[in-house]
Amino acid sequence: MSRRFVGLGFTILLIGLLSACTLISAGPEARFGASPVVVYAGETVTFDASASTGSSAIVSYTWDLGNGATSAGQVVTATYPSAGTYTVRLTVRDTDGKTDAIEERLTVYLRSGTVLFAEDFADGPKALGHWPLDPTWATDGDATVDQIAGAPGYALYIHSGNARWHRRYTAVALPPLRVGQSAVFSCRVMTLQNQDLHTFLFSPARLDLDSIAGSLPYYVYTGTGGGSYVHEPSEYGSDIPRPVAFVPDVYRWHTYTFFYRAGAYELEIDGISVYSGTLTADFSETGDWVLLLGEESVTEACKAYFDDIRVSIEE
Ligand SMILES: [Ca+2]
Ligand SMILES: [Ca+2]
Repeated sequence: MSRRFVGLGFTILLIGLLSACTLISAGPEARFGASPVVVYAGETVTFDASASTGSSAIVSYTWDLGNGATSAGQVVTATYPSAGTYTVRLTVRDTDGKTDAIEERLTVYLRSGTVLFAEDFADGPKALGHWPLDPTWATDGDATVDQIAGAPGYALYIHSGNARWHRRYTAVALPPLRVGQSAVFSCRVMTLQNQDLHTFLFSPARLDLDSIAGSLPYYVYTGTGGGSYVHEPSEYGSDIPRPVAFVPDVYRWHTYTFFYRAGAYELEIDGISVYSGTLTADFSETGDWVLLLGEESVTEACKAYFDDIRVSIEE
């Protein structure tokens, strides 16, 4: 026998041995799919493990559904009342007692049109309780909820002086956004002065009170001298002011609406797009955000009403 045939024979023997080993050690392989592909909170999702394989028959399928519940069976259903991401774990066992497990991440979305938060200050002064004060350089008395004659009814009035700032905030939990969805933050503001470099701030989605780098773009009005700006937080812990060709009219309500979606954002004022840019911050970082109203300058003053604050998920 030539050397070549000896080599071939050895190779065949090796493959044979490896195959035998594989055959002896082969257990089941867990696999499953979810339906529908896009899952919304409160709706039924079906998990189907019939794609699982094994050299021996699979006799049990057990599930950790990631929402605190467990289940058993080749095909099971579950509902997730809250949007978020869940880890679903399937374990299969065959007649030989061998097991295999697999984990898949399941993202649960909210339907477009869902309102996450709405505030019209209808509670009157008690509504201040929904908006804790950020006490840094602030005085509680610099904000009141006042009745305004006419349509808006009660509104939040922030009138902090030059030497202080005044920020009120509320926490907003954002769900994961499906491709095509935006998180929409809207607020009506009426300023009482447009000179002396007064400021108002509408900061829809900070990570926390002190996190500039973790913030999303926000709107600042600084008076006729400086105009108004969208501030884009940068990676360096500061932000880049982008001039907006808009100066609010005094004693007149304007509606400011931010649309945040994957990789991009847009600001509309009174339904007209005034700025759009790239979004470097990421909604997936955390679901917990902070919405800030007021002003944050210790050299400038504020006199502005805020009303009809709304956060929703839109297409
Ligand atoms: Ca109101
Ligand atoms: Ca101030």
